[in-house]
Amino acid sequence: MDYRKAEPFKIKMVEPIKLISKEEREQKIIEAGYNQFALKAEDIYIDLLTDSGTGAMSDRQWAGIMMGDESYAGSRSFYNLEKSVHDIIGYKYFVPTHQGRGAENVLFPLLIHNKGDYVLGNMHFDTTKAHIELKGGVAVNLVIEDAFDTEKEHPFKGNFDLVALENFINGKGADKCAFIIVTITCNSAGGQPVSMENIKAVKKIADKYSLKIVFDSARFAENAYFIKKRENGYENKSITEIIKEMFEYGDMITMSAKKDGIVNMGGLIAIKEDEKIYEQVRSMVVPIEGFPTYGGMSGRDMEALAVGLREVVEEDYLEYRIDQIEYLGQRLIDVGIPIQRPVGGHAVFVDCKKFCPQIPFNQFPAQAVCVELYKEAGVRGVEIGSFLLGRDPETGENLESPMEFLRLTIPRRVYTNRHMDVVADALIEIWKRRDMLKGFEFTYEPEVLRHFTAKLKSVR
Ligand code: P61
Repeated sequence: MDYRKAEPFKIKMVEPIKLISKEEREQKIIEAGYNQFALKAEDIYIDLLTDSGTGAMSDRQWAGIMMGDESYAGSRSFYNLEKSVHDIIGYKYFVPTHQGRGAENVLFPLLIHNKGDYVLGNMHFDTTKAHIELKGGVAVNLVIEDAFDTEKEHPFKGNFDLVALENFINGKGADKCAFIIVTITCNSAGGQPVSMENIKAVKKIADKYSLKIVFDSARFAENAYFIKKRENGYENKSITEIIKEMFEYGDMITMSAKKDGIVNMGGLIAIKEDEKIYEQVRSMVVPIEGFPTYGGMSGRDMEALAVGLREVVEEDYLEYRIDQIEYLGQRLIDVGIPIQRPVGGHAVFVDCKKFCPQIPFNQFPAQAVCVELYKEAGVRGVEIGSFLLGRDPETGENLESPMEFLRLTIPRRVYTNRHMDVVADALIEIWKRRDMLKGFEFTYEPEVLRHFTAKLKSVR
């Protein structure tokens, strides 16, 4: 018997949640214009909108909060965080930022020199793509084709298509490529990991064409755990050894610490050894984020992150974490609900193209399931599909996303598997009446990032 299957923590503080009545839920979602971003959090029973900044901190992190040093310059908390970054990531230089997009905002302009330069990624996350475009760059996705086949079991669906990567560089010219960005795990493909073998091969190509590698490392520890579990030769390595090796193949990282840092706010840039870039980052961070020893974070937040980075690499934590996602995924697989397989690191991604094929992409099938899930059990998920993708800026036509996902994103250390059962039971009920689901059309559509504020109505 493996008796270590339970959560590797006990609960010291609780936050009440309640399930409002079905009539109230139906009223609330109408008032929200069928957009889950407009719901009040207090009207939600189980909130799976995001794993970003929603994790539960440990007693050691809360103790760190009390010890935070709020000195403007040279804070003790900065040096504690610096030590954690060195010990776990292994890079020489680092600056804090207020969150992941703060790091992108400071670093990317230093790397994109000419308008129209390409940034080559496995699959860019939406804010990352937005920052590349704001700096005049063009974000290119080069993930393997298998990532789009949700039924295909592939252990590393976040991998780069290496042939496509090299062909792209040859086709456009290396001088037109600003840098390579490796997103670990690959959020947009379903929280899918990138293998060490693939990272090594990307590094070889990068060296051949003198391109720098940046890791978008929000979920770096989850990626390392998958390498340990799924890749030959890594089963006896520690998570920290695997993390160090991954980052050894890169030059810089941006990190949203709101995910694997297990803090509610925070981010960072780390640089392996390039002193020149570090000097530039240090001077740019001052006007944009703050003085380089706090960069947008309070002392107490840096202290909590210093502890969070050490906790997230603990193997029993990671085992519990990934087990929970697998538990939810397996309950859905058992009844035939189509999800991205194998399950990823931070969420279960339901394939709504297959869930309700009667709804065309421009009536947002994943949004339809998302709304239904709230009505059914007060569970909030998020659409990652054509609703989020928006319109072609040239033609004004709705763009069709390659995948129509409902993302059920699991916050860290927040919910138990009983909560996962509620989510699964509710989705199974909807699955039984899936033929009845109808799509949505706009009653209000803003020009940019429409999914946050749009209002919808059901297509009759
Ligand atoms: C998320 F509805 N992710 O997955 P910041 N890189 C990567 C991310 O996943 C990421 C960032 C950089 C979020 C938050 C989110 O439309 C939305 O600390 C791989 O959030 O600035 C964030 O890190 C940016 C939710 C972002 C959204 C944009 O839920």
